[in-house]
Amino acid sequence: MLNSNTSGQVISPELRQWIVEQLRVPFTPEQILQSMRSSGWQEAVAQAALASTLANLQAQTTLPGTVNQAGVPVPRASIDDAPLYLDAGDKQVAVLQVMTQPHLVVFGGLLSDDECATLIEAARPRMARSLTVINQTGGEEVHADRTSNGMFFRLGENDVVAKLEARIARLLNWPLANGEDLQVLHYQPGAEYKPHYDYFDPNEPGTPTILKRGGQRVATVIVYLGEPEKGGGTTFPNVNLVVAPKRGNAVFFSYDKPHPSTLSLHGGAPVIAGEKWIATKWLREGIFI
Ligand code: PD2
Ligand code: ZN
Repeated sequence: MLNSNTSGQVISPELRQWIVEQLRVPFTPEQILQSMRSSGWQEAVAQAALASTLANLQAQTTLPGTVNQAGVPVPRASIDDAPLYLDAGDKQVAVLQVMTQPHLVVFGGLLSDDECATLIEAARPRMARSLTVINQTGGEEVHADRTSNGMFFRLGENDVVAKLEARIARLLNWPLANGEDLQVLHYQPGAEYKPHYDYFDPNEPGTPTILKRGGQRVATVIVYLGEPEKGGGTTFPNVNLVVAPKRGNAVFFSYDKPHPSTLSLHGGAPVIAGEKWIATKWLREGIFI
């Protein structure tokens, strides 16, 4: 039970511990703030307690080796000595393919077949037509460029989601708290995602609103959960690359600036036969709230 104290409110270790426990439930940062408000915590104290607790968590989960050649912090796998496998915490993950421009790694066996099936079955009843960000306003809309169905899992919502998020944080040396909620997408025959950039265009009027929740996106991880029979690869048109949507594998690519020079233009090719299921984790430069 959260203790409230309307005068001289103190951000104590017990309060921080309580916030950590709420994040593990998992409640979202906004739900925790709401709970603190209704228990009588002043807005400024509640916000400061939440922000400092999240910052502590971030410090605990940040690992070295996350700075690119220009000195910009960016998610990166530790691949400088060309390993065939990387430690993802609770399992070894294969390094199948590496590219420098765009900075891209294809991982093999990030999820087991059972874990993929569990995620699909947990997502299936919650699927709805995918939305696309409206850059002018920061809102979202149904768009012909994106004909998949999708849903979001909250951070650590179930065991497999929590394991996947922890593996990604470990592999990419990037704080778990900087990840957006995991999105699951389902493409039926004919469905596709036309080439686009995942970062938010700095010149669009809606971008400052979007950036309030953890800053720019700096990387994308697409995990293949269900294989189509034909089609459905993830395409990188600038470099003529297609990553095959093989169950359990994942493609990671990062972009250290919101600019086409990152060559991070990518799309989901139309599914020709069968069905494609993926989970996407977008990583922000700061804590995603
Ligand atoms: O489904 C894909 O391969 C794909 C392609 C492009 C997914 C995304 N973008 C995405 O989720 O951002
Ligand atoms: Zn994308």
